[in-house]
Amino acid sequence: MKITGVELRTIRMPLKSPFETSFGVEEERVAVLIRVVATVPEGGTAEVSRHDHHSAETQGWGACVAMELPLYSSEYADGAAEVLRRFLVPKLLAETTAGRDVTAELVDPLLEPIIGHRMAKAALEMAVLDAQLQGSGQSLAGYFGATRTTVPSGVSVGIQPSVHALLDVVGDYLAEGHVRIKLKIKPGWDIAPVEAVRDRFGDQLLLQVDANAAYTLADARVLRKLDAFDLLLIEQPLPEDDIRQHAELARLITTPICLDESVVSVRAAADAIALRACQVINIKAGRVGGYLNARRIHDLCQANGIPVWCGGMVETGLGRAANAALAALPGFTLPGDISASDRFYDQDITEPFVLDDGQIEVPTGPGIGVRPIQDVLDRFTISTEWIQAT
Ligand code: NPQ
Ligand code: MG
Repeated sequence: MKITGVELRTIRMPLKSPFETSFGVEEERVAVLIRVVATVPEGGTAEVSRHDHHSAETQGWGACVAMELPLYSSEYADGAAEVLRRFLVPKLLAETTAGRDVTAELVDPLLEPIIGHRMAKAALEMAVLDAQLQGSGQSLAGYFGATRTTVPSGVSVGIQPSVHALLDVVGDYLAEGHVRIKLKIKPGWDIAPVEAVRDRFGDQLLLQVDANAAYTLADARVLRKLDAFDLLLIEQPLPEDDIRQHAELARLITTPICLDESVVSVRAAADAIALRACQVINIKAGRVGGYLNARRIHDLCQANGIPVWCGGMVETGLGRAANAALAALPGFTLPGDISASDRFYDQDITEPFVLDDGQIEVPTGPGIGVRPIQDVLDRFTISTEWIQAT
């Protein structure tokens, strides 16, 4: 593939209702989107437009999961756009200028000299991967070797003003068909809400909690009280760089520990497993530098008997589509945070993902299998720029 140019676009979308976590209250989703335009040698089968006798144009979409503010991770939307425009996109375009082909598999090694910025790198790799698969006509799920055609939908439930309000919200999500409930917790909003949800909805409910790094090891006595409620797992109780302390905590509580923020790479996943810092891993492609690394962590966990599930970052339909393909791999044995589009958005930028008997369909079209709806996309766009190969 030869890259013609890359569009960076920032969008701002209203959430249906505020989403409160231990790190703050979100009312909008700001996101950087990437459109890669490239040419592929003739012979591709997808909807590509013929340029001349030798090559066809293809486009790929990527979405960066970094939030507006660096509250979940050090990356944030404007910072991701900056590192993309100044360092990452130019590296990609330089390959074309030098007459070299780019493939999705080459993106991570190509960007390796730039340290960190995994969410920005992941978005660029996603766009190249989508363009490549658009060119060859293969679906992302097919490329991964996915084994399911639908994935079960779990829902992440924000911190509520009261336990009463929480029970109403959880009841509504269950009525919609979500098969697993994740409660956001923080010090002071932990034991009581979990106990109330378990009491109201019963032993059979698949229930887990996510602390987003809000506790310390000194809170082990409080966290131990959660052991009484038969939770599937507790996600990221301690700070991102506290892998060893998660291993300590795992010796003090019986609820399985799942790491999210701490697993920033394949190496971090291998370390966490070896140190027995977690019994479960949440895989988010953005957090680990891309879908190909996400796939590698899936393989590593499968080889080590560690169950994984696909995390969520309040994605639009673009990221949701790619997550569904990833979550269709056989090692994803727990329901992920892939809900219907209307969990967060009244209007998604793609055709909406809907729940069917608690399941989300894995797209079967080429690449990520969905495209933005142009006028909707334009309505939410706050800036665009085009970076042309020279
Ligand atoms: C998590 N997500 O698992 C995250 C964190 C998170 C679905 O619980 C705007 C954009 C708000 C991204 C809130 C879920 C967000 C966000 C929370 C990501 O830890
Ligand atoms: Mg989490």
